[in-house]
Amino acid sequence: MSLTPTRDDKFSFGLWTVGYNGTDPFGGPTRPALDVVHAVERLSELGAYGLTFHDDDLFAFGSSEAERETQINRLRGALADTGLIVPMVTTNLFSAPVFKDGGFTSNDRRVRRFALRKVLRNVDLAAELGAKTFVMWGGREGAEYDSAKDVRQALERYREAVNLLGDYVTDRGYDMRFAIEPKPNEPRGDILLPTLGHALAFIESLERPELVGVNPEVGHEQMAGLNFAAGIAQALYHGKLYHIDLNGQRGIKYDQDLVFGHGDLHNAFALVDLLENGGPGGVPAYNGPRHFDYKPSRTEDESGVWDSAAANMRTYLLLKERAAAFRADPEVQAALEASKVGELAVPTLNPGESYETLLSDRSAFEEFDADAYFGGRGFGFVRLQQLATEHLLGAR
Ligand code: GLT
Ligand code: MN
Ligand code: MN
Repeated sequence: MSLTPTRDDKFSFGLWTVGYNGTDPFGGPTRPALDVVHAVERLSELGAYGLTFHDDDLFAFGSSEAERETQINRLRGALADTGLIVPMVTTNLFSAPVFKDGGFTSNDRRVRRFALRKVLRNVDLAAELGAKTFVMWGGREGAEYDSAKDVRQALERYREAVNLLGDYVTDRGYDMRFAIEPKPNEPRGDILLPTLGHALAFIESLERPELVGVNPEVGHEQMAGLNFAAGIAQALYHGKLYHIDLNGQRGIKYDQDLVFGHGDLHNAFALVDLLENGGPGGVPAYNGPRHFDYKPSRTEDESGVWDSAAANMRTYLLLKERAAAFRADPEVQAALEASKVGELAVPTLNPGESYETLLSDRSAFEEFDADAYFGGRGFGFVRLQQLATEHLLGAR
């Protein structure tokens, strides 16, 4: 297996990721601005296949029509020169002061109408550039104070907005789906749709749920103390993994946006195994972009930016290689068998069985000796996890 990224690996990066200039709440930039053409060229050289962006990453908020066109044309030129594509586009409804109380769910109705127009304009651009996914991260959709936001009405306005977008892409004939990106907090004290589970429930309330899925981010779920790979498994189970943001996070704290794997490496291993081998018969469970949403630390210079971009892809490929070795190891297969991992795929009821036959099955209850059943035997899950750890460490 090659550790050199190729276009077939479908690695993509946000323009705001490699373009992060180091600004944080306590200090200004440590690196100069990064030009989009240069970003496309460097990402292409490193083996990425896609660039994603917010409107405001490409042309500053409030740009004139001419400035906007110039930047779009420069991007188009760079894409044509390199063969990079734009698999996903998103809209910035969080940076400009007007969005201080959110976009789709601002208490102020005129702000909500402006936000919708900004998104519709960017959906047109996304369609022109061939993007198939439109991400919606509602970082400012939330509140600091319970008294300040009527959450049920805010969800109703969110719903109104996403329903409108569904009508729009359908009427325009755009081949595009939406992906909601959950986050529990930061920048707001509490953000609406804080986890992927909340988002999945919300999506089912929409008029066109088939057009909307999730874009979970490793760090965002981990900020809520959740198991990312398990959440992704549930998103896949519901057919809702439309996009993914890969990065690293170390525990429940501010959003770190570290390089993929530079946080919970065990969970990253489980995640890559799931994405690459978790489909029926060991095929990939997810075929979309492997999108890195990380921030090159503000301690780094420009060469550190590109080293970190390459590190995301290399770590992913290393984990893919390790996961394949794990699956192929006969001892692992025996341990999986001993742990009855495969038995969970066997339905609990026999074909056509009802509660009546279950009730009449004496072996299921009357003759089942629950106290003696295991005879003291365990499942061997720890041994299995140690085998995973040894593969992860390259010890097997
Ligand atoms: C912002 C956020 C990311 C989102 C981006 C998409 S914007 O950088 O921190 O997690 O994916 O809007
Ligand atoms: Mn993040
Ligand atoms: Mn993200």
